[in-house]
Amino acid sequence: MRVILAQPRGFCAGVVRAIEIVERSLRRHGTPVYVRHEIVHNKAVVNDLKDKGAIFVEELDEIPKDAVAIFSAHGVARTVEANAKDRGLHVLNATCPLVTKVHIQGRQYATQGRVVILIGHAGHPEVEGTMGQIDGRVLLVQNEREAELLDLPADTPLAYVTQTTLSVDDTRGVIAVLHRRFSNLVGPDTRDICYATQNRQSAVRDLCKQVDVLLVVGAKNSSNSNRLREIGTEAGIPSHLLADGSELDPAWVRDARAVGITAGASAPEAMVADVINALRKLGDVEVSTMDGHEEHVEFRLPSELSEEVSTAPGAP
Ligand code: 0CJ
Ligand code: F3S
Repeated sequence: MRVILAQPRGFCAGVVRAIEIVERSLRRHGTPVYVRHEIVHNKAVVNDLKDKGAIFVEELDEIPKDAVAIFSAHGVARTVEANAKDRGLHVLNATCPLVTKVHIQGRQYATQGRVVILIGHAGHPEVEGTMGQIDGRVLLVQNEREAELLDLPADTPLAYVTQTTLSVDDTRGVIAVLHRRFSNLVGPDTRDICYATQNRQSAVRDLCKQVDVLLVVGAKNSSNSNRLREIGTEAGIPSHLLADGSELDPAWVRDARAVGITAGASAPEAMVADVINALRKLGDVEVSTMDGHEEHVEFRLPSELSEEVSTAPGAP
């Protein structure tokens, strides 16, 4: 069996930064540090940080007063920031800078007196955060049908922003409906969809031309990973989302000559290796990596953590 790995795949710069913030906070402040929500949507990442002393909670009231609290990569609403301040928490914000950019853009549109439309998926933490970062009226639109149903006069001053991990193609469709229906509409086109999401989606589209099955390494609650699986399905090949090798069903690959593997932005490369190992147990496997775009994006850490302090006694 041939196995072809997508390029790029796996960790993005925002995920690397978010994990680094938790690890450095543990070294600087000692255990425990509290993380609101999964730092990124991946159990292997979360369990590794739990082993190192991080405690994961869903709400701030589960965190003792004056403790260190880290916000996840997906961002938070302003009410969460205010609540943290009231509780005297020492906050480190691991919100991806590309999510923060959308918050700022949304606020600017609201200041111009525009009703802001957020294109995204209800219930996702990034969507809750972005809606809660913009003052004024924010309307959530999840798909073309909801864009068709928006009950607003055609000349309403409108703007849109989007979740960072959406399908580029689906988002284009939603934006086209908004432009057809509304005459005073501004927005970033699909540029709010981050570089990592766009690169992984275009790589997987190319990969699908070379394989008969697609395996996407990532968590069920990971938006960007789900979008990668959908691209495989839309390309007409059986596509499966799996966290690691233990979730591989041999029936998926039984008749496959070439299996494509990609990984969501929150999935560690070790989980890709674990899936390859699971495939090796089924027979001979020859692994290659497709030609693809190299990424060189890095984000700065919060200044408080940018200088590493060594806590090891006797360390040079
Ligand atoms: O929302 C983000 C800033 C992406 C974070 C990395 O991916 P993941 O899987 O934690 O989050 P999504 O569910 O948003 O893809
Ligand atoms: Fe940021 Fe995109 Fe990753 S928004 S956390 S670079 S998936």
